[in-house]
Amino acid sequence: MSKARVLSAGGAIPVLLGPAWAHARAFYDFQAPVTPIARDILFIHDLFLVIITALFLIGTGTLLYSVYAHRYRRNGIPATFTGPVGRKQWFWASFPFAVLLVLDYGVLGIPALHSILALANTSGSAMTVKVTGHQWNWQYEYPAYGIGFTSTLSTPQDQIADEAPKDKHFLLEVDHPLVLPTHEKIRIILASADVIHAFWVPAFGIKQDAVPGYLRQTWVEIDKPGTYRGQCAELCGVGHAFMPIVVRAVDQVAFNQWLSREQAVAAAQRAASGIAYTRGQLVTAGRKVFDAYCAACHQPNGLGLAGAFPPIAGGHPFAAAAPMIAALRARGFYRAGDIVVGPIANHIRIVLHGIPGTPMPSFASQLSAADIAAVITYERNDFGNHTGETVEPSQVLAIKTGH
Ligand code: HEC
Ligand SMILES: [Cu+2]
Repeated sequence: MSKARVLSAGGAIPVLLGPAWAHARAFYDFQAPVTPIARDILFIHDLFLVIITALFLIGTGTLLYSVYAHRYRRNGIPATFTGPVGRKQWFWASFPFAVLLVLDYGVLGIPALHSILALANTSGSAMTVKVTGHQWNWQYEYPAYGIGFTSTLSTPQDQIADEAPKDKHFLLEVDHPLVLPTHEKIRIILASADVIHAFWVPAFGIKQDAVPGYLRQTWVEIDKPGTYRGQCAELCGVGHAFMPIVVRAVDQVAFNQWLSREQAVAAAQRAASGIAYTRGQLVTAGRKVFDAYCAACHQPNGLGLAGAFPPIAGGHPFAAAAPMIAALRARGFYRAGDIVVGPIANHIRIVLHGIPGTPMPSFASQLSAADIAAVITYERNDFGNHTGETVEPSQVLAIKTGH
């Protein structure tokens, strides 16, 4: 336990309350800090808490004492002076002001300044990770190692819909966590692809906005292996609660093993772009991509959301559902036409580049050509869209690279 924790105003309470205290702490206290920044911040917090508690007690105590000691019945003549008179009164009138100055700018100000400067000092870092916020997931890149991936929520839909019991890490579980080595200074560069998000991992003491058009930076040096969880801390749209952050901190050896595995996967993915798949393979892979990247807006059933997100369930040939589609159109939310059953090139372009000026994001940097081919094949062969067409990764690459 650190000096600061012992110092804390609550120091005597555990003795009095025992287990109830332990329970309350697990709920209300901060997560155990695992980086120098987090420890610094917690130290300042505890120091502030002790000082403001003392000030509060002295101030309130003086007030209550004065109300009691100088009450009307005891001394009914109110003082008539309006300000300090004489040296002694001036001294006592300015004393609290001087004390506050020293506390604010010295006792509290110096450690606070120290941690603000430390937070921004990314010099001497051993590696850099780029974190990009998207509506609604986080993308992680390791520029020096040529790898990168997107990390999406993996809590099952039925738990979200309240149709299954929620597990311990409800809405705090992802398919692909950020993996970082321990005992190494890591620079984190933050960017956003659309709106403002905030990268917040409490155990690291980091809560930094990811602002479109800017690169911002911070750093971590994790001293304990483990799994650390955080969330987006800036309201960024309807999926805001569904873009958690999971960081797995491992020792250097395990990190290197993970790196070579990821590099192998990345190489295989690049190679896969040239492979021809069967429609069945693409549909199966595409369903997973759709659930992870598209269902938040276009909904798991492909029907979209009134007024906001168009349905993926297309027009012809779709006799059974035609009245439903007509009803959707009448309410004005199937705007862009029958993209999903129209020319394949348009469909690919929309998924690659998004629809500017609308929430439809660009997936060119987030998904591999194989993933995009899969999700498009899936959209064209499910939700009642029986086009029977297959879109291969090479078609996506051709449009992406402009050939
Ligand atoms: C952030 C919300 C969002 C996500 C995530 C999203 N879309 Fe969209 N999508 C939209 C919106 C909004 C439109 C309609 C834009 C407009 O025309 O106003 C759209 C339109 C489309 C269209 C054109 C539909 C038509 O016929 O008009 C296709 C195709 C499409 N999205 C596919 C996808 C695929 C594939 C994914 C996942 C890889 C995806 N979208 C993820 C919001 C989203
Ligand atoms: Cu967000």
